[in-house]
Amino acid sequence: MQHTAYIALGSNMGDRELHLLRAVAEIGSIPGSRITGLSGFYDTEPVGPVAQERFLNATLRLETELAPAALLKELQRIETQLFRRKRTVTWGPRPMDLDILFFDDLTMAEEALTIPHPLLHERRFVLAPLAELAPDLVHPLLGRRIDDLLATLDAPGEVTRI
Ligand code: PH2
Ligand code: MG
Ligand code: MG
Repeated sequence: MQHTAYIALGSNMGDRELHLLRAVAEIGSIPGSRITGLSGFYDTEPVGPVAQERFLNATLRLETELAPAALLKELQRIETQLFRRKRTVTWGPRPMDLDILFFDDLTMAEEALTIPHPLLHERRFVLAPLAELAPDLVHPLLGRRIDDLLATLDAPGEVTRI
């Protein structure tokens, strides 16, 4: 069965733009999967308790035959193998962070994976690129469109499309 997933990409170490491009290429070669939309790249202020460098963020749409857990496994493989990411500081600097935002209309909350991503509606660095791809997508728990969530967002964290 074919599913539609939205994925957030973020990098704030090394050549951020090259990292995003390589991640997009690698995600596009996940078995049974095809990228059908890619946002622009956004230079974004770091959000959260850790002082760190600015991020480059983007989102993409993926048509995939994989189940959520299998997709997560592929994304984590890319984070660790391609980018040699070490999971040290939670929320800290990373060459590549790949998060599943939505997976069809699915809602699930498990230790390893929560869908929709629990913080996406509070993050301009996710909503701004996502609004390019899917402004009319409705958040299955909040019942609100992405463009509406972005328009009414009251949170710091400046973003600039590059
Ligand atoms: N990711 C985080 C924490 N803070 N800030 C920005 N601007 N972009 C991110 O991707 C990001 C962040 C943890 O995943
Ligand atoms: Mg993240
Ligand atoms: Mg992550």
